[in-house]
Amino acid sequence: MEHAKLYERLAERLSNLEKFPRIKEDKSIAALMEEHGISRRDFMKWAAGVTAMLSLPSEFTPLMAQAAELTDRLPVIWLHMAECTGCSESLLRTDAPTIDSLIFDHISLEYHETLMVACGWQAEHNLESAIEKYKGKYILMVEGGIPAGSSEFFLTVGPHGQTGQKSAQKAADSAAAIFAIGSCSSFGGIQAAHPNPTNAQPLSKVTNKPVINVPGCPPSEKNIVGNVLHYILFGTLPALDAYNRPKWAYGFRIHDLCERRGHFDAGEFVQEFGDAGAKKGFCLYKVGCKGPYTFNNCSRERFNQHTSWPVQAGHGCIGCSEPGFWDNMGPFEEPLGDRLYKTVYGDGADKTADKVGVALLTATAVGIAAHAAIAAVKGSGKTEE
Ligand code: FSX
Ligand code: SF4
Ligand code: F3S
Repeated sequence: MEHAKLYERLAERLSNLEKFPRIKEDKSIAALMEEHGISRRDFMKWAAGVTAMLSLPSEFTPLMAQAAELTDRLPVIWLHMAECTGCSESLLRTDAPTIDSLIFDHISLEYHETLMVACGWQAEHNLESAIEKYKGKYILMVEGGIPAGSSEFFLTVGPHGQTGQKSAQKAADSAAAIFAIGSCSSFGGIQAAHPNPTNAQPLSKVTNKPVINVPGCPPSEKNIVGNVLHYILFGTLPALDAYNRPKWAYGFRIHDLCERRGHFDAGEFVQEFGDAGAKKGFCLYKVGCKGPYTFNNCSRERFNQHTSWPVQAGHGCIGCSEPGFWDNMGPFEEPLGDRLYKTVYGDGADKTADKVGVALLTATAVGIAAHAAIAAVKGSGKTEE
């Protein structure tokens, strides 16, 4: 779809959404921003950033700002399964509230065990009535792996001892869209690592409905909020990769846009943590960086309002947004060597990256390989247009 038509379609969708009553009797996003000393200008800069992140042209920025303003029209139910709550923390635990966390405040969050005041019977009642009241209209976000089958009783929640599996299934049945937040919910996570004693499963294994995976342990606040805004704008599923991850966020390797990439190409590696190369910011491949096998936007978007990300902080990527990374990517501080790791592109791509890292082929050859990888992403990328 050409841009003008797409713009029209999205503008129409937003103006229809605007007619719905605000679910939450709360402050407008403008008032919330003002309260936290965030200017309209900062807000528009942020909206421009999210527009670019979702691969939309910059003219769509006002639509993005409007979508953020309309997040209070959207009921969200957030369930916790087996996990560490790092996904919620990623979004909320910053020293000063970020625009992303304010947007999350603004969303009509009908149920979130960590954030709500209710407990016990009251909490259970709130969940049931939210599912009933917003049937077919709410977004379901689930954090955590789900002990399933005959092991489902390893996770029970609330005074009736409902299992996580039942509660996720029930909430999924009436949801308008379903997001698995974090690698646990997307792929099973740490609970599902060998020998997976509780038979923890990804959300997609316990429901037949389509699940959009937003992996990362934890995923960045950008990827969580970006998905909500994408849904408000489009009302459809984003283009997904083979692991059901939105391509706008997980379409590139960490390695493709890493700030240490020049050092990789030049054969300049940290040999051990704390050495002279580490002080110069050399590439972390030889101390275990799994950036060449990992698809996520950390090297482009970073965490905490672009402040930093693992590789910038001095440790290699551990591959936290890839399926089964606890079992497949370790040891985290050693290269994979000649072992093959299967990514969305199959085994070959990784074998090449690994050989390049070890044998130090010429910078030109690496450059060409990187170009080919990027071209492959672009070439195969289906968009909504
Ligand atoms: Fe933790 Fe979320 Fe990791 Fe899992 O994040 S940060 S263990 S992905 O489910 O809480
Ligand atoms: Fe960056 Fe890691 Fe790739 Fe080195 S191996 S360039 S540190 S992503
Ligand atoms: Fe995870 Fe690697 Fe990003 S470890 S947070 S995918 S840099």
